[in-house]
Amino acid sequence: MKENQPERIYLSLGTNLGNREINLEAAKQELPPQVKILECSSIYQTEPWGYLDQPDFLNQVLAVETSLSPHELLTYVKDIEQKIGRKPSVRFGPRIVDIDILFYGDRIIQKEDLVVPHSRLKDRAFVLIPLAEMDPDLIYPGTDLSVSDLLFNLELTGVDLYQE
Ligand code: PH2
Ligand code: MG
Ligand code: MG
Repeated sequence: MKENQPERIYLSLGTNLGNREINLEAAKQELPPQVKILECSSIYQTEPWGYLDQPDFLNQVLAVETSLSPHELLTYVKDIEQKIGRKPSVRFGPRIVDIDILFYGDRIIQKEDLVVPHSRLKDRAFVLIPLAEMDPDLIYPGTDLSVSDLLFNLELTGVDLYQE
């Protein structure tokens, strides 16, 4: 970690139930004051990944900075998901809002309740495309691969800019 330079953290937002635009907005509004949004990607309309029989998602990636530790941040984002109305669903299934920690600087965290970088990030164009829009040269910690390198081998269909 570079001294005095706050770590750049990337969060992904996803929603495919209810008013998806309002859900994304609510997720950003509910972030606590200790989390400063530095940059937002465009919003993308994306075909469901993992579990296909569900509506299309809206996805967006945020770059943020925070004084919170990774686990403190996780607690906040889980609370925000509940507050916005997330209900239990099947794995990879429909949700009002999902907020995932993608990267926390270049830290590698492997705890039962928190894996950073996010464990399925490498397989997900709906996350890598908005990330590459902001920071194509961002290195995936622990490798020498950039976000755009990771996109190279992926199927890129089904991820489209969303016309707001
Ligand atoms: N989230 C999932 C499962 N599948 N598909 C898309 N397109 N976007 C998502 O955010 C998403 C998904 C579970 O986290
Ligand atoms: Mg997720
Ligand atoms: Mg999640």
